[in-house]
Amino acid sequence: MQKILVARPIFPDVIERLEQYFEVDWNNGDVLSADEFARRLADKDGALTAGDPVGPAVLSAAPRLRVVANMAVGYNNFDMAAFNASNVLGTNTPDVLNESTADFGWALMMAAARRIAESEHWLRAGHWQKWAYDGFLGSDIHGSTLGVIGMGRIGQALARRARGFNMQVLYHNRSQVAPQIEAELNAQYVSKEELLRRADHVVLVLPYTKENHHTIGAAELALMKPTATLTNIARGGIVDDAALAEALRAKRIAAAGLDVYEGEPNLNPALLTVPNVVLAPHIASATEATRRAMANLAADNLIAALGEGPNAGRPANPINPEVLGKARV
Ligand code: 8YV
Repeated sequence: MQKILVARPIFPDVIERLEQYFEVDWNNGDVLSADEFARRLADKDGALTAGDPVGPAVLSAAPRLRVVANMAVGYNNFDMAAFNASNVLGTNTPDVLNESTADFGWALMMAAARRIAESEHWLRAGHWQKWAYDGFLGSDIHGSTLGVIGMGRIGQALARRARGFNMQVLYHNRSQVAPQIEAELNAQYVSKEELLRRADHVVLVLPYTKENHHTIGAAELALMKPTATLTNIARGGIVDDAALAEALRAKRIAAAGLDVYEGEPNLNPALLTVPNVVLAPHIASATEATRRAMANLAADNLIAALGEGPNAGRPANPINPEVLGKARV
């Protein structure tokens, strides 16, 4: 039987499925240290990860390893150049999380615009004595302008929801999407700068790459309207969190909604001191149904890539399909 490592706690019934095909080493505890992760991978043929960094050192310490299945659509934790150099396949879990993640983007954006977390903290602290005409005034969602940076599958799901709120949609992306998608979403392609100047609510939905590190920093925040909100459901590192905390403190923008952070789960402490930010612990895909779908898709990818099950040799979501069928080096 081939051996696999499941690096994180996941649904026990998914482990049972994997055990039908493999000898499973399951870390059902705390996140493994980098050394322990590499040590436990050393004799494995495959692995199921969720954000665990996999680079050249890990791959060369695991000479049998042929596939790493990430339980996430984002795979910036994989060094794909190292995967390609070793002929190791990476897989991810696209599509199954589009709608849940888009829902959560809206939840954060609306909570930021309408000051839901901030007012709840105030209420819990016992400050609510009377109604006030100017209590927690926010900014409207309906009829406003949505700015989506990153118009992939999740960005499109997010933009589609704007119709019900009668919003204008601006977007910026590496490349312009097909005209029929623009028409369906009623979305207009603009430069990042124009989007930041015009949007009332900016939402980030782009993958993290070295090139878009700090896509939003002090200069970009300065372009935004003082009444605008910024929501990040993409990845930590796309926003300069220190610059954002300062912009929120100085009220250069009205509010922010964040699900992801530089260096998470550790947050820039300045973010914890500003009231006008809604903070979530990286849970945009966290519904029971979606996390189950992600776990099962990651398992299916691993089973197929290791030549087992009904789709043996044909995993659904290869990131680097060019290595399929090549000998491990
Ligand atoms: C994951 C995510 O839960 O899919 C992604 O890219 O950010 C989340 O849905 C998280 O990355 C853990 O793997």
